[in-house]
Amino acid sequence: MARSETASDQLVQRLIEWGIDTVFGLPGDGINGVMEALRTHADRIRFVHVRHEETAALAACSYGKFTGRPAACLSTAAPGAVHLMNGLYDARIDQAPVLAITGMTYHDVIGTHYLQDINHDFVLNDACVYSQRVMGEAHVIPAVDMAVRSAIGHRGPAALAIPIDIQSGDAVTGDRSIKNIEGHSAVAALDGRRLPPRERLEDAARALSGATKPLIFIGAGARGAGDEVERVAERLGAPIVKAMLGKDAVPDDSPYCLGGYAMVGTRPAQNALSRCDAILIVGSSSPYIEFLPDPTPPTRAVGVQIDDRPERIGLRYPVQVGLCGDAKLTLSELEPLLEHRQDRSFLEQAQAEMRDWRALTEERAQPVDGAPIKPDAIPFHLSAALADRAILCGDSGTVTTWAARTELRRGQLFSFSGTMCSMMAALPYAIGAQVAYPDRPVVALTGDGSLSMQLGELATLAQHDLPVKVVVMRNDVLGLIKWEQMAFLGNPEYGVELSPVDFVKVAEACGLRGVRIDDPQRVGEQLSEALSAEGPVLIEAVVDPHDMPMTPTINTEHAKGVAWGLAQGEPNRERIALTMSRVLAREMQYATSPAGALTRAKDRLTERLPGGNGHSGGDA
Ligand SMILES: Cc1ncc(C[n+]2csc(CCOP(=O)(O)OP(=O)(O)O)c2C)c(N)n1
Ligand SMILES: [Mg+2]
Repeated sequence: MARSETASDQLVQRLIEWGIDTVFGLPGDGINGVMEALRTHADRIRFVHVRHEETAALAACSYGKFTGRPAACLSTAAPGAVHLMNGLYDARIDQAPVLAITGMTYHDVIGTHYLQDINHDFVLNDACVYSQRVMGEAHVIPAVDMAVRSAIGHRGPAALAIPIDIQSGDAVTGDRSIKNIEGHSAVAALDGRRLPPRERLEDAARALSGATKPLIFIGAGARGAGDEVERVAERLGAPIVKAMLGKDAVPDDSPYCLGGYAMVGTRPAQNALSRCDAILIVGSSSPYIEFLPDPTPPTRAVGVQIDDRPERIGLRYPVQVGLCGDAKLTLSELEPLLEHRQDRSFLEQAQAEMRDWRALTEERAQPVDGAPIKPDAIPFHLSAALADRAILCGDSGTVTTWAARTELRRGQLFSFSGTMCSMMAALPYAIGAQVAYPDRPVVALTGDGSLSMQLGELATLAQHDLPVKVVVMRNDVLGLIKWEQMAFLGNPEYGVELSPVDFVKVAEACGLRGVRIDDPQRVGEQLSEALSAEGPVLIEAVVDPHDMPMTPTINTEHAKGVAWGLAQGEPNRERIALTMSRVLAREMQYATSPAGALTRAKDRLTERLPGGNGHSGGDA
């Protein structure tokens, strides 16, 4: 018997018309009507079955971040929808277009304490830019159109909750009201990119032309505008510093690039931020304002900001000129208005510091006699091992630092849960990225705390034949929290230990190849071999849990905190103290290391001596 067209058929056909080609999800009785429509349209829209709805939402968020186009995530009613929340918030906060489709109980028992009867539209409302329940079969098209337009237009998640009986309801005889005229709502190309007015661009050019030490600070909004950012950097003689969500906007090997800022940044970036006299902010609302230039007069830097959201102009720094517009278009218009600055000394000093920083990074990656693999060795070797056009997905933890220190070349991509800072994002992000780009190498760099939250998703890689490479840095601890407990609060670690998990065995049980890296001498070779293998591979890198990430922002308060934490009964105090003293001793001669205080003091002294021109590597 031929089945007549259902409301779910209409929904799925409309998604296809909007160009949505992928749905990440996990079905249940509350969404089976939509599942049937996905089954019958499987030649035009792909359903990627994952093991946890949170993964579905994070993968859709990643898909949106990497492609600029929305994917859908799907769950059953109530518990499934609640599981989506973290990924939807991630998309909301980091501005990724996503469509969430959830079930809802039968339309005429809603609010009667029925099974899985929660108010989905209300529950998801705060996480989403649009959240509605579908009230009848004829409501599907106008609601899905509005949801997709909102997701694209506001760059965020939009949610539709569809009652079970409406999903399978007849699309033709559905309950159309006289006001819902058939065909009134359209699928149309959306392009809201805008340019600031000419006089504002001239104001910006004037403000920047007076600077002697200009700096460009970029975030996610600069993605896709990297060439324009570099051209403006060339004109201004300005170094570029990146918020981590903008890591792939300009490659790390660009001659202007000083890498990241704040705790996961580089010392040269921090030095340049503290010394610059003008800052051009492009597409960033990164929250670590204490690491931006001093905002108080008279030392305040001249500020110019480009952002396509008017409410973000002046959000993090007291800028004089706000350019409300698309980064690529705005920079293209701004560049010809800028003079080519002759004095390149600010840029050249930063470049000299970057040479010291790179030498330090290499030193940190070297094996230490009798010690386990230093965590720094992983980003060092990963930078070399990552293939051209690779996509790297990061996670939350000390692993954020190691992702930040992985140097990207032109054409490689990166993202992570940047503002939500969610753990267990790297693997779902890698799933989303690999589905979006089946031909690109995709690597998830994650921690053992994160990976143990989502072991089932290793099976997802095998199930869908996704050749993702998962690098898990195993230190048997929630590393970041342990160091925060000490450095920020002066307490010994507590509640952070992880009983060891053999991830290689888990991977093998899930149908993946597993590789363990625990020999400090073989990190580079093993990593390259595993990353170039066919199919999905899990790489467990066993790293030293007592080696604290040496962030360029460590200050005396943090040092005192760690010392106090050790003295207060830190269980691993001997090992930590030994490791730290060894690290400090090895780093003394590097001006860009926190241990390089003596070198910097010597440089400053040389600068003051007659004929001295030593470049100081840092201020800390
Ligand atoms: C969902 C979630 N829970 C808790 C946190 C707080 N948190 C941030 S990093 C971290 C530890 C991560 O541990 P692991 O994955 O082992 O990485 P490591 O720090 O050891 O490199 C925790 C608990 C978070 N950001 N997200
Ligand atoms: Mg860990």
